[in-house]
Amino acid sequence: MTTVFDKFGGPAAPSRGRLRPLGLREVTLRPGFWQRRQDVNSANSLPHIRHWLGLSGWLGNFSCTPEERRGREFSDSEVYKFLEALAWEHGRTGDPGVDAMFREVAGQVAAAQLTDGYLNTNFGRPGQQPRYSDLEWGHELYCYGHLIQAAVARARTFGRDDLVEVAIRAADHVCDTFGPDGIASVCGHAEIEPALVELYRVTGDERYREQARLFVERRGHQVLDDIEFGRAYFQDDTPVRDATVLRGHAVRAVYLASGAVDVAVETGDDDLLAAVTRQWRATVSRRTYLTGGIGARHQDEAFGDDFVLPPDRAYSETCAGVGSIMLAWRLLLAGGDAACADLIERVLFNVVATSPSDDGTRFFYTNTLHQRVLGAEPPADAIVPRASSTLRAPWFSVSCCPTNLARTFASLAAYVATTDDEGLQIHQYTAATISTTLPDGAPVGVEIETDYPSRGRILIRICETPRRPWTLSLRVPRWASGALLDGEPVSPGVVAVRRDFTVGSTIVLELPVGPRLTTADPRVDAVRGCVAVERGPVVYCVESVDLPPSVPLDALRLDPSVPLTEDGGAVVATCSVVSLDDSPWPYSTDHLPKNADTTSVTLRPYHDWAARGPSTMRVWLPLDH
Ligand code: FUB
Ligand code: ZN
Repeated sequence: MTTVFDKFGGPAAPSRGRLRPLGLREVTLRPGFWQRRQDVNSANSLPHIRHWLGLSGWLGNFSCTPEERRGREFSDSEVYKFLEALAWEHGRTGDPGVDAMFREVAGQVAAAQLTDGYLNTNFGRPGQQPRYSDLEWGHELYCYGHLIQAAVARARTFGRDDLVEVAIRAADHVCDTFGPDGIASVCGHAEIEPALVELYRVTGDERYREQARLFVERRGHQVLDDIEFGRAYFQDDTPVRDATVLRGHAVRAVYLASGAVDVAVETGDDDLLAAVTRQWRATVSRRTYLTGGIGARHQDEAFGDDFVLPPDRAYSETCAGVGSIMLAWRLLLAGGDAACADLIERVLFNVVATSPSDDGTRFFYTNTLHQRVLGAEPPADAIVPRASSTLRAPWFSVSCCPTNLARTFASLAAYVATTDDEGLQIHQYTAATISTTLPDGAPVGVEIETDYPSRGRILIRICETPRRPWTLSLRVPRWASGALLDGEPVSPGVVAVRRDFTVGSTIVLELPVGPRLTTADPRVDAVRGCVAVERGPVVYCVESVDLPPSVPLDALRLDPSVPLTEDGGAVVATCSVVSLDDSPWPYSTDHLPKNADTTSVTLRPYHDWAARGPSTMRVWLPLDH
């Protein structure tokens, strides 16, 4: 492999696979749903994060004494994820201010690296625990993983600079320390695995790929100490290639699976790829919320058993959504399965778009599907505990989600399209310009014009084309039965148009984004007898702020016999309102609904919930019969 420092790449650049990803310079978002969020990330979230990294002391940790160090054991990683976000942002915009901020922060990080490559503000200095003395919880390798990913983003958008050198020294140190003759263990939080493969992809140094492979193979053989949550928490219960479903801590699980896909792809290990693909399918079909969120347990931020998906206990951490996109993207590139792009779309619209406030300075850490009590507005100037995130907060004592969102928004364009030997594939619908080359060097360019998801019309205009036939492939989401391509019915999956295209010619895909009622698999006991409202890829919800004070949210019973209607961006449903008794005993033999009045209820996109202040909220509504 000769690829060294591809300056125009994006996140994840496998050297083989069914589809080839595009770089950030090949896709530009245009005004619409996602460009607005990307702009907010750029204008508000990045400065906000810089401010809080300073205020919290997490950036200062790189230059303070051990006694002065502040924050959790993994706080270095937030600085690294911020650097990754800045690298993508600079790559996408060329903004010198972003570059200056990157250099300033990277300089502070570089100054803290020891001569043998070790870099962590929480271990190894006088008064601190020794290096690698707590692999279960210490997060040292996890932090390197994010450092390396930041450096990979920099290498792919700028070139080899100081931060890349820092990451290479750290990676060499990891290989020396944890290689075949070193410490035969892994980190309690996966993340170094995909990072090392990515570093291999930018440097061509096979040692990094081999180290990632070792880490993936070691895990699952009880190499870590047992903990109160059990070894499944850090996926050390079962070898990766033997597991049947993702389990344990949700972020750890999807980061590990992402690394396993990377290792499988780069080593040609089809059995490992098949194993992760099976686990992903099982997880999507049995352990995923309607929103695409994962993690049903607060205690250990973990997956529940199959079909244990209670809406009012949904943990659905924002980072788990980001990690789920990382995994689905890698599987999409490896195998081309449109279901992966379907899941990415669902997570984007209903987890990634839900977490940040409209102005990008407050964030949900968890993404519940049922808020029973009014939350209190968190203070604008204080760090809040993650678990109390019933409303968006500016910063958390564990503030992994804001930085994870920032790097995702800055690199979002990379998830829109891919190429293969036949042509161009569009996976996500958003106004955008794509200008790339097919593998034989032929230039291809298209513009996507759309108001999606407000409207389902997606017009693709050819701007550049070789003088020969090629194939434009469009994803038709699983929910989109009744879709039309240039007026002709097309089925969910992928529709391929092979033509001798001409510049200026257009193709129109119409996706039926009208509101629909959705039910869950009967094994999801927590929502049996309930329905949810979706519109296109967007999950809707009812909020108490949209109800008269006399109508309690939990008294609503949706009448499915009355068609849903639309009112601007809202959906209106007809519900009966049962009386809720304050009885001394909440159980009875009386199964009939009492005193049901009927009312019209407004539902709004779930990603906008709590934007108007404290509110109670439900995604799933009981049926009235
Ligand atoms: O442990 C580091 C990060 O903090 C995890 O990925 C999140 O779930 C949060 O616990
Ligand atoms: Zn998080």
